[in-house]
Amino acid sequence: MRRLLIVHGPNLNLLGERQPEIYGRATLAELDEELRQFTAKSHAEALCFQSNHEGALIDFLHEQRREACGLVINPGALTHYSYALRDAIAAINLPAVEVHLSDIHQREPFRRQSVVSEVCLEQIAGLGWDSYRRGVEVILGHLAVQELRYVLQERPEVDHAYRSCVRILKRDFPKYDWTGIYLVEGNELVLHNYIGAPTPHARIPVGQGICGAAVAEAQTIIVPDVHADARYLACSLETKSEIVVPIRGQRMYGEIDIDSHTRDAFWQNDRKILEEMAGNLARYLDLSVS
Ligand code: CA2
Repeated sequence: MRRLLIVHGPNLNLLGERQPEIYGRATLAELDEELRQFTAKSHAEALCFQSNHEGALIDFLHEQRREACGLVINPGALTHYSYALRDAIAAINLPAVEVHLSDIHQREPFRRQSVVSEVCLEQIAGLGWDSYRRGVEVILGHLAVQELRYVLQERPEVDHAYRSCVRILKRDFPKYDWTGIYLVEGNELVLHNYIGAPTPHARIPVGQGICGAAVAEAQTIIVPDVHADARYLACSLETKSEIVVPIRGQRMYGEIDIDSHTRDAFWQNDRKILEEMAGNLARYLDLSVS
């Protein structure tokens, strides 16, 4: 199983004991348990580690560098001055995300600087536990994009390429309750393959509904609340939010369409990974389809 490292630096063992107005009331053990469950839903294992010692954190990263495929790290105050930790994150060569419970940019000036952010894919701060959950999503998204790229390099049948994209996304993102690909055929979008509940919308005229609008406008559409959007073609009562990403190369090939049963399920990371996947599919199709 893919292993993600969740690493916490100095003083985070005290979570829940003091300063609840900044760091919340929950303990580190509760946070780690939540992250293990969250990660398991994406068929990955979270290995959690905390230390108050810079060297122990570095040793842990070295030990795990060949066993793990990503790192979510809250370096605590080491964020602001530890070049040794920064070098270790760079050296292990794993995709890494820096996270903070509090918004370090709205606190004392010394907290605004991070010496590790440059060796991380992203810094996520100020969202409490969600900073960590989003960190996990960034790593999983990065790995999903890489996996599809490997599949496409093998130059599979076009059909297999579309199916792989849907399979990878549905496996790694449990919040993607319905994931499918529509292809442009004339003036219609025709459902190619999907994973989720059966849909009555196997053919959608270009321009109609959110799916049709994304292709007509050639841009990603995120709808945080489908019931507040007049364009939504209702098919499932459970669907609360939707993201549609066009697959556009030398021509418009189709789109990736995802529904979630959670309202406001999609954030910038979803847009980024789905647009990268759609872009890779489009480049592959430009070469494969005459
Ligand atoms: O906001 C964060 O997650 C921090 O990384 C937490 C670090 C702090 O030095 C960073 O500037 C921001 C420190 C964690 C201190 O944790 C405590 C937890 C409970 C009680 C006292 C301290």
